[in-house]
Amino acid sequence: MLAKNQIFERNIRIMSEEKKEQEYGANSIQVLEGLEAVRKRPAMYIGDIGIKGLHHLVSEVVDNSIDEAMAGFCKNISVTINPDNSITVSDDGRGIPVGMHEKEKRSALEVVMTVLHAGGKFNKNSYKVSGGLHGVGVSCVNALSDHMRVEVCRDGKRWMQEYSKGTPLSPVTEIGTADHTGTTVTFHPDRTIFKDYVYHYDQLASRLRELAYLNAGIRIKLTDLRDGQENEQETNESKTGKKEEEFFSTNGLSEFVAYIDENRERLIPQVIHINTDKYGTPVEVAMIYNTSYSENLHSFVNNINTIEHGTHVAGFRTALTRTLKKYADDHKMLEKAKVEISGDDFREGLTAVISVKVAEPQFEGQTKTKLGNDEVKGIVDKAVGEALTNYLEEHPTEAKRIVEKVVLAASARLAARKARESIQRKSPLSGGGLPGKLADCTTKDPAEAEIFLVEGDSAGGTAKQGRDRMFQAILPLRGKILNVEKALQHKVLESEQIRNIYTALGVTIGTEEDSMALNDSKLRYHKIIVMTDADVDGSHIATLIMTFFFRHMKDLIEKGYLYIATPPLYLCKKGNKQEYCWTEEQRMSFIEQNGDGSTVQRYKGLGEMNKEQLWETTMNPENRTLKQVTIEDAASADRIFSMLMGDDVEPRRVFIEENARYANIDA
Ligand code: 0RA
Repeated sequence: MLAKNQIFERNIRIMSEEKKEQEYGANSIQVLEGLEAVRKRPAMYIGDIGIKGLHHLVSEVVDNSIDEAMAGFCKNISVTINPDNSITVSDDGRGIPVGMHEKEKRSALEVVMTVLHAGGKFNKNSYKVSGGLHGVGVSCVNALSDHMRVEVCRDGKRWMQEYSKGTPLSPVTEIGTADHTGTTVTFHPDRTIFKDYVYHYDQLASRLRELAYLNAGIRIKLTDLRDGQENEQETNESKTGKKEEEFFSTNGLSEFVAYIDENRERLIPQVIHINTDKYGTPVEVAMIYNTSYSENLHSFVNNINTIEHGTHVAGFRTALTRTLKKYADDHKMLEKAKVEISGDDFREGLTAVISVKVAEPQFEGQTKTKLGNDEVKGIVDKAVGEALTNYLEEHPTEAKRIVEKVVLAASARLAARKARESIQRKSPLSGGGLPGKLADCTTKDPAEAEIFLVEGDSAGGTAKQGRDRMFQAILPLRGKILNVEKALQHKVLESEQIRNIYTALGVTIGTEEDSMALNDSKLRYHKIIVMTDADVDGSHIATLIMTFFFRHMKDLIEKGYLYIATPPLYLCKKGNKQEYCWTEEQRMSFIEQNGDGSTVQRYKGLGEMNKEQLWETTMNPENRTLKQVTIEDAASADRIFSMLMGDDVEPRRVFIEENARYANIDA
């Protein structure tokens, strides 16, 4: 509890800063208290105040409209990126109630917009996203916006209220008549809080597309009204510019899975789609088998991406294993397989999306994205088991193909185990030794230690000379590492490059039970930095390495340990003056400022820099820029990786052309 005078002082300070707000906002110390906490520690409410947090604001607002849609009252949602980087979210729901709020003695609309967590309590949808654990509510967005405006159409009238930093600028005002219902919210993120204020079209599109797949029948439109060139912060043309897309799915997850697997070869012609709520919890699952060797599973609870999975996924896996095994046994299809089939074998080449709606979800785990409700396991198990049994009986050809693939996976797993055992016996590393190529650092504290995975022996040599050996280790990688997207597991393990990465990191080579499980306590570096040439080959190698981590050590990316170094593209010189440049704009501006006689050296490879230059531009923590590889959206990443690594050249060419400067997987 704050002492009264503290609250008072705080109140006074806010008001002297914001003359305009005091006219109306002075009436509620409580409100200022709550929302000022959000402004003081924004990251506590929206995750961070970087690009991610900026985009999170849009989700917070859209989630409210999605809730209204899930309750059955809204069909259309539109999101507009305005020329000033403000966002407008509009829906055709019932409209937020505007009447007097009994307890608060002011309009319910004002309460929803200005009181923390108030929004969720109003709306009776039992599977709501907003106002729950993840949704902090529209009032947070309001607090973090230097301007917000809400318009509500209800009961034939149009109402409006405006705010600045969460404080109303006037009472809720009737501004006209309306022949429809709905809510429109426009907010402009406060630039004193968000240093990165430019919205990325693709990032918004990706989440809205996902929402459309997860909620079949809802039409979601995204419009970008900005002019590409006007954003001074712009670095990548494809992020802004006038664009419009509409996301709408008739068949929900069935279409989602087809979209994710668009660039893979199908093993069976049709997506298997399960959609039921007869066990008291809506369960939707779509799955397909492809000819690859990896499992791609994405799970959602109340539209929230449960990255750490949980009981819904456990139920799905149990049902999948049991049902397929029973079918194969009953049809005597396992006799020729001389190996014991394990759960993993049923999941090779499987792409699936699981979505459940749970009234009171319990989220656990490090990132609070693991479903903990025990009852959900049995429900999903039942729903999937029943539907899959029917499917297999009705589709014998497909069933046979799937089982044959499972048997193949089991044999390959056996071969992989043999390969691994022989590698571990032969290997000089088994005594805890490190790869001969590794130049290790002095510190043994993983939190301080960095490892650079460097393309080529020659650049590796320069990096070894240029580094700070106290905390920087270097592992040179020769040539292209194996394309893990297309290789069988035992081939992956036989690759010397890949074994070197595993042993240098101190991570044991994945066991067949759970190749993703990563023994964190043994990880020797908390920054793993991929350093490749700034050209097409270099970015291809970086992509191969990222794919390897994505497929085999995903948790490492989720924990934020994977980075990409950014060597400069140019060295500009004029007399004694010299400047490194990373972009075309920087290069142009040097030439403009320094005029005739300036020379530009294009760096094609790391090898063209000497050890001082490499240290100064790319390795020294004081000057360098590292790009952190993140999985904002695992489904998109998955699609991009399968496309970049796949056989089909055309989509890859288009992607690389569109992302010409750098195949930017982490954007
Ligand atoms: C509370 C109660 C009702 C609707 C809403 C909130 C609501 C909130 C948002 C936020 C964005 N769009 C929205 N649409 C509706 C129910 C009102 C009634 O009973 O008519």
